[in-house]
Amino acid sequence: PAGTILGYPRIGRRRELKHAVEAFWAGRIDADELERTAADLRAATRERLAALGLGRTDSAIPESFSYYDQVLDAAVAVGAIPTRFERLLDADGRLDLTGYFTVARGEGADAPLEMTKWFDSNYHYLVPEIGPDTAFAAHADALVAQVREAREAGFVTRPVLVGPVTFLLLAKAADDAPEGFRPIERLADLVTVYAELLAALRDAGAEWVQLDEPALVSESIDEPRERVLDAVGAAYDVLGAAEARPAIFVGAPYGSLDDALPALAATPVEALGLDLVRGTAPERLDGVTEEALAAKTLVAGVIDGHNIWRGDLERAFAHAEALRSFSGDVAVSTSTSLLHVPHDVEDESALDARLVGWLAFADQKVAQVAVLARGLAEGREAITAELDAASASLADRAAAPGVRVPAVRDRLAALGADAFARVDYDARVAAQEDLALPALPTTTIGSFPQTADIRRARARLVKGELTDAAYRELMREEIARVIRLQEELGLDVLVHGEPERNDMVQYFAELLDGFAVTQNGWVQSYGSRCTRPSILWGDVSRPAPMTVEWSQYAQSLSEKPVKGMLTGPVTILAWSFVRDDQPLGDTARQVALALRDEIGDLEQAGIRVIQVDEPALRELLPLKRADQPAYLDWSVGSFRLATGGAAPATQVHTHLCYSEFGVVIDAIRELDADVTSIEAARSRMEVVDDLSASGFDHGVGPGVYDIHSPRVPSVEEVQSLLERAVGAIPAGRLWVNPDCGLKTRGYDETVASLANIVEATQAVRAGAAVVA
Ligand code: THG
Ligand code: ZN
Repeated sequence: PAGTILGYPRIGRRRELKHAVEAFWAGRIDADELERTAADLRAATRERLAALGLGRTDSAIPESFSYYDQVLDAAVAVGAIPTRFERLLDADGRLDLTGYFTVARGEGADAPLEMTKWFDSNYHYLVPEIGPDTAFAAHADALVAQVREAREAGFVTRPVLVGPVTFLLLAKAADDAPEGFRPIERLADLVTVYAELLAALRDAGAEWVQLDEPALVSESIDEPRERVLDAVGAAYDVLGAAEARPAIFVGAPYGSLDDALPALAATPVEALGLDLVRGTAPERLDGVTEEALAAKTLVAGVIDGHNIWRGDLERAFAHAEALRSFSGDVAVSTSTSLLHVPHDVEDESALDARLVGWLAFADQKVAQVAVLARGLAEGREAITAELDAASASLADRAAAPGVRVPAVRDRLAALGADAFARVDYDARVAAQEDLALPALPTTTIGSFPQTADIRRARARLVKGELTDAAYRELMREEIARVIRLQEELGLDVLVHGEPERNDMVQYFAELLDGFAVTQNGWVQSYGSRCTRPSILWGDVSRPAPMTVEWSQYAQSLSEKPVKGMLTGPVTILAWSFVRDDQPLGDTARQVALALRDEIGDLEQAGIRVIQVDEPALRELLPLKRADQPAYLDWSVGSFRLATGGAAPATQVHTHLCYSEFGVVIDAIRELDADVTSIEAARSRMEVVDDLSASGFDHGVGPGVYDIHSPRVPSVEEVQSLLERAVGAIPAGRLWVNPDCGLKTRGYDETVASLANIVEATQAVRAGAAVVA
């Protein structure tokens, strides 16, 4: 095909799949109805993609549907279901829909597959568990059914499957695997099963299959590169040699293939997809690779699957055309699946019309692909009007008011090094002594449960059924309740609970200049869960204080310190669609200045402890090692700029949502927060040793229980974790807190858990184990 895409959003234009899946979980609809909804969505997607210009019968349309996650789907297709879920399989080793969701979400004591971030996107996948005894077997029925369903509707579509190398590189060793076992050791067995899947797809009428191998572009894969490249050759030589198979298209989104390109080129696969947005076109190829590429279809991923900008279509076309120097057969595509962007700009009637002209959501990107494909086929002249219109839109954007605001730029340009640094930690500790905190101060991460009442109040405000004043009064009542509860529990540093925030990023985006928010711009985050990223389109500034009134009110209700709560610049960027016309670091510093002003206003209002959350600091780390130092430099710099104006007497906290620090451990120290809270309960506090070993010598709050489960930790359990922690960290620097915010928990378990951590803390304080 001349134009294609690597994948399309599957959640539905109005989140129909989310609603159907959740209705199925709740028992409101049966499996038949869920399957009908899914089939309707797939049918609508095919028709829409054809209407937008992709070929009906040339395998241009991908079958990229999933009920929950594409990596789970691959695990199901190859029979890699962990033994703890064996009871869910029927006599033929198949899972029904209920079983499928049980593997995804767990049941009782059977934990679900672990979830983790998918490359440098905001999507999260389920991690397969593979051992020496995993009994791979081909279950092609779901894929085959989709190919047949498409054929009956008059389409020849292209099934999409996570490739075998990526599948194993993303998998983790099963719990019962011997020490040192690596899933990639099972490649030969797995490839045999993939060959069976390909044969079944061929039988069903598939002419092409897409095998996604994004792990090849990542340098964060925990396997020697040699071994990865060997695996590529081994896997695709075998699949290529299979007797009955569709043509194979290997997709490599999220970056450059680098040395995996020669490895793939040497195999018999028919087409290679290159990400020419995050990655670059091949250069300095050896003769053998050049010759091999000349015989393949090269799929130029030139339309950005990561962001929502209409972008530079002229440049995209040039990039696609440039690939013709490698092969006479070039097709146009997106750089990644369109899973990461919302469906359609046309669904955003409330967005500013000028902004709309600069945007391309999934449907607009498909149309761009079709235009470029036509240009490749018929020559540039055939698409001059479209190229010119895109260039005019870019020029309009560059010149629009708000995109470049001199006052914001002048202020940034005038910053000196001193703006990024506070006085020494020791001096700050002395200045903060009057906070009079006990040893092992107890606190929470910030949010309290968002009850149905809170959500309902916000929904009514949005619909105009509640006045602003009435809404604010309800939120104040909620804050008063949360403060009272924390006083009763005996916590030392309180929070206001954040009832007024729909989302920790969107709340700020709605109050800052330079951002827009969408109505229907949902993007799948994991399973049925979606986020609605804001659009950061212009220079960022803060027209008015954003959190001060709420924090001040909360502080007025207690003698104890109440934390001011802000979301850090890196996280605000990571969870928004960010402008692509300047370096991320520049944008981050603009956000940081707005937060710096907010911190100043919080201090003026008498707030002594301020937390700036950066849960996404690790998330945004680039996949290529060479890009990581520059990232860590601007990300840490923007946090320091945000917090660098805080008085020595102000205690700055941060919260990070993970415990595997690895390459970011030095960066965390350089944030120079007075107190850092982190996830630790699931690793039984091992992380405190890593932190100590890295020379971290500020305050730290290793989470003492896992808030991701409703389980209430016992006093003894928390006490034993704390005793472990005080062995590694002096009590003067150790804080006691849950793992993460309590937004998604219920009140019953929250109250019981917090009561237990306070009791455990009192026991440890009274014990001899505490070293000063
Ligand atoms: N906020 C934003 N982005 C995020 C997170 C966040 N990205 C990463 C991480 N957290 C993703 N985690 C979640 C957790 C819960 C939900 C979505 C992503 C969630 N969403 C609701 C749903 O799909 O029903 C919708 C929420 C709403 O109505 O606003 O529960 O915390 N920006
Ligand atoms: Zn967290």
